Amino acid sequence: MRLSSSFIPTLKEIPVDATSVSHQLMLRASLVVQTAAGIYSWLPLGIRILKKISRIIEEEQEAIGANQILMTTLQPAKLWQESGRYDSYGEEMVCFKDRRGHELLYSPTNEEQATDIFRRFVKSYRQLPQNLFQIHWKFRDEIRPRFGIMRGREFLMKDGYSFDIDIESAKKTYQKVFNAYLITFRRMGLTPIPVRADSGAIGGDMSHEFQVLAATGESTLFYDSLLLELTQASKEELASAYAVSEDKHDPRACRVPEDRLRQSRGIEVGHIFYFGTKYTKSMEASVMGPKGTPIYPEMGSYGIGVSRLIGAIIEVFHDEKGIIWPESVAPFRVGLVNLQSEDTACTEAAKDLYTKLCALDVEVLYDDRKERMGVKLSDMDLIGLPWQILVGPRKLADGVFELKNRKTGEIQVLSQDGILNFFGCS
Ligand code: P5A
Repeated sequence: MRLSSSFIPTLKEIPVDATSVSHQLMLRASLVVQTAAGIYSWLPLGIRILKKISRIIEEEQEAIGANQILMTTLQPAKLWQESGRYDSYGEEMVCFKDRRGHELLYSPTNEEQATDIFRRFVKSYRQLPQNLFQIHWKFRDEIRPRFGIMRGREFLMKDGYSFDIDIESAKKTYQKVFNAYLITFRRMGLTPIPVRADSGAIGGDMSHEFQVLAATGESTLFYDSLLLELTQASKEELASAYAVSEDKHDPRACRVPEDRLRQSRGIEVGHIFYFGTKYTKSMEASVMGPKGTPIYPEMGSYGIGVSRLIGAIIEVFHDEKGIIWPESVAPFRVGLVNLQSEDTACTEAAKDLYTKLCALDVEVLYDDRKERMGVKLSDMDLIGLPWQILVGPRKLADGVFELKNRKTGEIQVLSQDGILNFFGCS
């Protein structure tokens, strides 16, 4: 994509009302723009990152056999009246009436709706297990929206809902999702710490949060340093690991040997719940069991804060110049900067390289603007693409380009073939 014709309106100044680093950088790099308190519109760079994150989540959900659906953002209140949550959920839920006087609500979560879809189609235990997920917008009228999209009122969530024949099978599903979450977050460059948690408004008696360690996190965590090893485990190791050990994951119980106890701040990027038959019973979602009598499937629900993840990733990966995206979620893999747009040789060489990189399917953001070199370089650092190719007259006279690693600052000097080889093969 050419920067001159794209909508990436970066800001030089730090917005005054942005208090966290990720909030400041998201506004400055023009990922989002605030529409109202806790409500943000997404701009082109932001959308590209949301898509990258969503794709990783989709791949890991598909890998464990979950099926993607897309529910509505508006739900009839009567579904929540059936489950009994309509009155208990509280003021975070926004409700209103349509012109016919029917009560609707904007989804803060979708356990009821998923249970309703399930009960319409699944009639026999032979159709179990089922695991449905979506990636969709939620609205929660948070009392104190803050840190930009990290605690927003409107936010993007991956929410999954599983239905199993019995407790044993439901716990296996829970474990599968648990493992998939570790892999999902790791693919984004993060080190997730699973922590035993309260189930709150969702309900149930088993629940884990996935926390990303970051100095600016909202939660204080005590954790077993062994957990960091667990998060490094391979897919195969995870598949053969332990049931979820409740003691080991309960830092608040402090049953961890002192030399392994660590304290940090954390950002909750995921939260999973097992709550048995809470919704299937209250919403009469029974299926015919193996003995010919109806049974109520055992349920779990599984959330990932998709939009919050962008803030969490930035909190972990940034420096004083801007964002440093891990390759897997970067909006583009490389930024191509023409340092001298007045110089015909530079412009020709940059254009040629751009065309060739695009032909190799490399995602390139080409800064072809007629801007000062300093502005281009600081914008590129702010946006934080993993690689920068700098096209300048002096190096070009020797037939080479500079390839800069945004994270390390390391510069390699390469010919056009060297660059193409680097991106085509690595
Ligand atoms: C699980 C899926 C649920 O809602 N029902 C469906 C369950 N869980 S949760 O913990 O309440 O939310 C899941 C994840 O969503 C993110 N999140 C938020 N992100 C941004 N702004 C918010 N206000 C917000 N609230 C929740 C978190 O990452 C959370 O783990």
